[in-house]
Amino acid sequence: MPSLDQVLAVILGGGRGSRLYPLTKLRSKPAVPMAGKYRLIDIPISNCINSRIYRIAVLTQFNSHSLHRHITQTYHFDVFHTGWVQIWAAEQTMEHTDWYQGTADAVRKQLLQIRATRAEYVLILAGDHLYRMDYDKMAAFHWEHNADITVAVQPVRSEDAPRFGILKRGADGRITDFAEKPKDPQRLAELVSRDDPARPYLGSMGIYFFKTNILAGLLENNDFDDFGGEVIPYALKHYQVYGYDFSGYWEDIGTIRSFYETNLALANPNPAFKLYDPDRPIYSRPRFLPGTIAENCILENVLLAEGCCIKNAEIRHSVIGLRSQIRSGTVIRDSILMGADYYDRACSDECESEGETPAIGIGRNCHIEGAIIDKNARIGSNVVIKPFPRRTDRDMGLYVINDGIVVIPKDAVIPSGTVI
Ligand code: ADQ
Ligand code: ADP
Repeated sequence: MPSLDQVLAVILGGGRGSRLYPLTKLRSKPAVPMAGKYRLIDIPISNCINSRIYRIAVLTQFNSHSLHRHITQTYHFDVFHTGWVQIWAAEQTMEHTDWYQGTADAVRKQLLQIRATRAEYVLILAGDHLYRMDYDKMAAFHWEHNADITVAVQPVRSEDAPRFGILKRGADGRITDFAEKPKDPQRLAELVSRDDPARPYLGSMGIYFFKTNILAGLLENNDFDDFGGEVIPYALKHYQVYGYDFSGYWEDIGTIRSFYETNLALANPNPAFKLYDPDRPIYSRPRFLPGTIAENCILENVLLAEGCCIKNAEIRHSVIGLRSQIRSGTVIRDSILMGADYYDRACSDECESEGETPAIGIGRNCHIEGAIIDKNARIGSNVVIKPFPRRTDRDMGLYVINDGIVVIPKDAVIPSGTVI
């Protein structure tokens, strides 16, 4: 059996991140904060480390400053260790003068770097999924089947099929048919492959394990831009492409709606995805924050990060991020607060004085419902934010409505008395 030392993980860090806008207005997608204290990128990196894959490259091309800060402050292996996490940003070279055109093009543009690692296998991962997966089991499956390419697969509901790569497998586990995001009812009917009426399709999770030379050959000899749309449908006609079953929790959180719902579900009692797992932790940047102070509050199903100061507030079914400050009389429901990067004023319950900018955090007597409040936002007093009907999309400048969810961008200032 080959060893996991021969595996290089390549995490697709995202293009422009337009589906998560405005959370990606000032940062690349992998740097988007989640679950109160982590970043999206912490999930695949933690899975790699917990699977004993210690060479990890993150491909990115957009607003990579905070991602850079996060990775360099978080993932340094000890001196007696050969592992690393590197950001491979799109750059102009003698061969390539444009940016990444898609997922396969992003990997093609880094083939020199990939080859330089001398890794015999490349594990390609998305940067916007919430799941805990032992990639070592997928690697063992790949080696047992002597596969050229292995695609991780999960059962998919009918209504979700047009959002995924849908495939069929033979009895030996080889993929025999694949369609990227099929919408045509006739094609969909052909792709039904499971007896389970609740989940009649098998979907690609966008996680691929490649022999490095097969990957390089496919990308060098063709002009494919995307894995799902082009590389996989072509490869299954020419190579041994297998489907590896993954049955654990897995969510794609690449849209505002799925990001919102998946984060909020973490605040449910007994959530489907457990951040607590002593054997396979989710890593993040160590911070030296004091515990949260909640003074005379009602907190019901709240995922509460450290370093917050909350006074006389009522918070239900919400995620409250690092260093959040929430002032008296405020009610928060079904919302995600990402917290703050720093404390600008001491934990105070005062309103701003006339003409003064509100402090970071949420002011007094606000009502916030169905919203995502990005980091360092300054919400004045008596602000009301309520959700809009599903499928409402509007960019209001001060805030954005995406599929009915109000998103307050990073560093935004919402004056006292604003009603949204
Ligand atoms: P999508 O998630 O729609 O479908 P895509 O938008 O290509 O595919 O994104 C895949 C990953 O690559 C994401 O993490 C994204 O951020 C990143 N990415 C996209 N463009 C990039 C670029 N130019 N540079 C770097 N990274 C980039 C894919 C598969 C489907 C499969 C679903 C499962 O194509 O077959 O079913 O994932 O979620
Ligand atoms: P987090 O605490 O969620 O990891 P950041 O990585 O954005 O957040 O910020 C962490 C620390 O870096 C904070 O102390 C913040 O003040 C500091 N910081 C934020 N932006 C910058 C910047 N542009 N340059 C240097 N340090 C920064």
